[in-house]
Amino acid sequence: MDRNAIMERVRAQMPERRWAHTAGVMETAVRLAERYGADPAKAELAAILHDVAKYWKIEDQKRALIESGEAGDLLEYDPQLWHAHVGAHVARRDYGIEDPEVLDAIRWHTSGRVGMTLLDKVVCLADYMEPGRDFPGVDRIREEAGRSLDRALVLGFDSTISFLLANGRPVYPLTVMARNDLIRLLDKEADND
Ligand code: DGI
Ligand code: FE
Ligand code: FE
Repeated sequence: MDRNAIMERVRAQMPERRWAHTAGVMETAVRLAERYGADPAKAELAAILHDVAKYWKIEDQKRALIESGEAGDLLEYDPQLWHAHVGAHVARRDYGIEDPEVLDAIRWHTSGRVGMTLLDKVVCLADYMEPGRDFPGVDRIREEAGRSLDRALVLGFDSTISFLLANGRPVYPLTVMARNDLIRLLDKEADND
């Protein structure tokens, strides 16, 4: 399936405002990829598909998550986290995407993970800061994105974790671990300066 066919099929799975978000993530992911040396074509493809399953019924997401054999501990946490893993599964099953880097960037775009690849970071950060996003702190994330991919992403995870804490929600442990891992990387860089 070529790029345009994938875009049309993804677009048909979501309300128009979510498609506008996806278009914003595409544009931002390409720009971040160019800035930080990731593959812009892979960043764009992952961006197109990153929220493909976001509007599936929760029962359908659950079924696909179990079918993928990679549900891990996700079923014990907020169903909002599931669409990323389901998206990677669907990208391979229904869209013929085989590139493991692209599939990983889709799979980890919500939770993050320890040892995020450059492409994982680009897609995850683009998701936080695309032009349509509006939440407290988003402008600071956009500013930081011009200087440091890792620091900008820490700010993104901080905003999610703060929001969850403020609302008395559970935090998926991997998100905390992803944040800590980035801070460890940044501290190591500072020590080497
Ligand atoms: O799909 P999007 O809305 O574009 O953004 P996303 O894929 O980052 O979805 C994040 C949603 O998941 C957001 O509404 C917060 C919710 N969520 C619930 N628990 C957690 C969580 N997100 C993260 N990263 N970590 C959590 O523990
Ligand atoms: Fe998402
Ligand atoms: Fe998104």
